[in-house]
Amino acid sequence: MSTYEQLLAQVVATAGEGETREVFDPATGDLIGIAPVQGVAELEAAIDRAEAAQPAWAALSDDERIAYLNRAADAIEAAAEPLAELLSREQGKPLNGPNARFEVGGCVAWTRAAAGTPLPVEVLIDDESGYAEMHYRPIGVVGAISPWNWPMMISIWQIAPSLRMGNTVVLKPAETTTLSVLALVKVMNEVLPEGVLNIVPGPGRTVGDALTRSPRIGKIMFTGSTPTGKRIIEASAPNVTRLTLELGGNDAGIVLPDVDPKEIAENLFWGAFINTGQTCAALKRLYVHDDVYDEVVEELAKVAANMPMGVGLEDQNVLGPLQNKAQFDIVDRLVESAKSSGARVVMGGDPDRDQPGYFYPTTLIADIDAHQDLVLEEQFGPALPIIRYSDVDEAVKLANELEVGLGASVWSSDRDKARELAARIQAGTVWINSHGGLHPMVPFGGAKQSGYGREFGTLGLKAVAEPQVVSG
Ligand code: TXE
Repeated sequence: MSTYEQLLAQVVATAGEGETREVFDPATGDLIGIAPVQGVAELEAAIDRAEAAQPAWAALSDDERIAYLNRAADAIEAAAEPLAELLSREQGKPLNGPNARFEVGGCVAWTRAAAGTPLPVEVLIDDESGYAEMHYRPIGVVGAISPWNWPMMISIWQIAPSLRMGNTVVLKPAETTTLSVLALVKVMNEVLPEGVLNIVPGPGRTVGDALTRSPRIGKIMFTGSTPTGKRIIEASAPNVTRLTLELGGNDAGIVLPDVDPKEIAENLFWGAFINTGQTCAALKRLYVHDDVYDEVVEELAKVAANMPMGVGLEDQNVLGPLQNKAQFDIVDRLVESAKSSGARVVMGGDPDRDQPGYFYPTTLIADIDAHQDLVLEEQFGPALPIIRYSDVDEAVKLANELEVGLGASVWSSDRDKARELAARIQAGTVWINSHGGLHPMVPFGGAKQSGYGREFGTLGLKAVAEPQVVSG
């Protein structure tokens, strides 16, 4: 089993070997290592390898591919601690809480789920009108493009089902979390056959763009921002490349007047602040009924005050820095604009801008206008706007008025009432009395401009396959 130092040594760039980038710990500003930066030539070579390996991989039986995936999951599990440490240093998320160790555990769970989900041939008709069955064939080479917030787990969401279905993969990780994903792939490739899983660390605007334009890529799995998702749609259109797009969101939560504020406060907190707010389906705007507004804000602030933020490797911390300066600046700008609009700062909102890390304090902003920028734009960080409402129809209208619709939540002590309300909300998932929980068997994806296609479960496997009817 490797140590952290051994794992890091396997993925850092070798001196004098092409372009590189220094990687700094977002919590301390310390240098972690030097990452390789590759270009379009290396991408083409990776696609060559993936194309060469694909027929033999597809020719394996489903059971053989399942066995490979389970072995890959074992390998990740065996390297869990050094992987989590590297992730914590590079991404910034703490080891503990729902963070780095949790993310590596998620990689294992999702790989095993992609291996374990049954996908039998479906008989569509079998009567006097005819016979037809549905098969799910490999597409070929899948291009995967992952972001920096859950860099390992989201890469796994793209890789594992693609491999299960007989495709090979070329993965492009995000620029600022390259080392973590290189390490994950390194560990998986100890057990996978040569050429099946390939990684090209490079910029989105060159390598990512070329991947989405390549006629040799049959399907793109992308998680990232809506503007980049739209670029990918355009770039891939000439080849009619299949796409699964999990794009940004701005998830609403609606708290009904019948809740017990004390009881829901901790779930509200984690719904909004998991991964220090840098989560696609985090609670990003909270609408609370006037009857319980003050109490909900107070209870949420009490929970938030007890959640330590700091350097990820220190055991007590459950919140970390923003992953990069650009994201720190977005959160800072949006909170400053909320403050100058006259909204009430319940806690936080006062970052130390001269620190070496990108820490933004846990921030709750109350009595904010429903159309303030912090409500309308995705903050993707630890700053939650809490909007007061008195008419539930108005709250639903506000929840639905944005162009995005990844997740949403309804908070009530009456489950039937909450389910009725859920049906009126435009989002890919509506949680009741929690927000953001994912399960490898439950499809996940967005409505409206939060993307299209679904990941996980049977639907997720079908999404990385070419449906083929055999009839007669
Ligand atoms: O995203 P990008 P960024 C949101 C969040 C954040 C904003 C911008 O609000 O503030 O997006 O983040 C690659 N062709 N989310 O700039 O650019 C890029 O290299 C192909 C929500 O980091 O979408 C990276 O690997 N690929 C989101 C990946 O796309 C391209 C998670 C994502 O980067 C490309 C992250 C191109 N033209 C940010 N340009 C979520 N849904 O969870 C970039 N990339």
